[in-house]
Amino acid sequence: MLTEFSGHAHTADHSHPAPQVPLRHDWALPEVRALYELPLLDLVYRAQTVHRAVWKDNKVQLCSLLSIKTGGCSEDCAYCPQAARYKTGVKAEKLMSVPQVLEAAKTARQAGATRFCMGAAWREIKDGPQFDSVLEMVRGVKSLGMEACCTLGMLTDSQAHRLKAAGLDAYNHNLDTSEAHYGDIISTRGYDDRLKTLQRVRDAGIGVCCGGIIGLGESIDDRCQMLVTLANQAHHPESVPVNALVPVEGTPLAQHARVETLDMVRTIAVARILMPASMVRLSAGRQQMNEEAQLLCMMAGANSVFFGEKLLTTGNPEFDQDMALFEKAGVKPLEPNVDKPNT
Ligand code: SAM
Ligand code: DTB
Ligand code: SF4
Repeated sequence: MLTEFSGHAHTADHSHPAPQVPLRHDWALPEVRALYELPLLDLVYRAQTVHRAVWKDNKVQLCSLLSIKTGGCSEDCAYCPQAARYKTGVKAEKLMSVPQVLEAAKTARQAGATRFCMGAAWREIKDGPQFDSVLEMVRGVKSLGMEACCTLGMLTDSQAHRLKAAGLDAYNHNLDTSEAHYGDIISTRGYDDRLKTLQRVRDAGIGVCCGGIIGLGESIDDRCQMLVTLANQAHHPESVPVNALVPVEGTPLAQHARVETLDMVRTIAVARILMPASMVRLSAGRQQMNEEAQLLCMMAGANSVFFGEKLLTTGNPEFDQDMALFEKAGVKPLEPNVDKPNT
């Protein structure tokens, strides 16, 4: 059973009584930094203990990702191959049509995806025909029996409510890094803009998917502070994607060194300890990891991945490779509405 720190129990699973795991919202940076710096196997042990108290089985959510509107973005996010101002080889495309998107969603469903995430290279979504098409895409994905997720940039209150009415389950909008480091990475919008959109998503009753990227030149304190900001929200995000920077030629961060796998493991483990009931997603950067590294991330509490050969514009492990890994390791796909956290 999970409890808010006040001691209020959400619900109980009487068939599988589990130890109490408090959901805290008062994390302080020094204690989180101390967790991050534990001997690695102690940290993984702590994270796995929290994980198994909340998530009974060894299951991983399979999310499919589609770039429904690629490139040509007005923002200057230093990591992003889709920013129009960087010469990255990503061409600006129009919004895909509703039938094209639903065809891709069907294929993903047949391959075993239970969540379909649609990403658009926009600063914000404009009202009008494009927004109406996205609403139709959300309704279509829901009618295929999948969870629907979008990431479209900043939203207004009214847009968030219309997306909710169309059936949207989750909205991805990342903090990416700490507030202190944010200005070194993005200048065309502020941290506060991100927080405001996240609040609008929350207020509309849509699940929040919010995480970040490691390998942006941030300090360990920046990494820990980002996790503290996420965990100290009034509600933990339902999903927390942890991305390793995919350095792309033409972006200002192209020459950044590849993130050490063990830094990914530590970040995931701390995210799991701070946000026990959230899905922690091992996101970008999986193609650069061997099987053992990915399994170590799962030991550290990752219970969600993007699968399919492409993320938005960069590569991801081949479908067959992922299936072989899951088979060898005995990892099972997590079913929406069945495999809920023990809350
Ligand atoms: N334009 C919208 C926005 O920025 O919110 C949605 C799409 S944007 C590409 C979604 C997320 O992808 C970003 O917030 C960032 O965390 C992640 N991302 C983009 N480029 C990346 C890269 N090169 N490596 C790792 N993550 C990346
Ligand atoms: C997230 O946190 N990671 C995904 C998803 N949310 C939209 C995107 C990763 C993008 C990696 C770079 C690319 O493929 O363009
Ligand atoms: Fe645009 Fe999103 Fe890329 Fe930033 S991360 S440049 S907002 S697509």
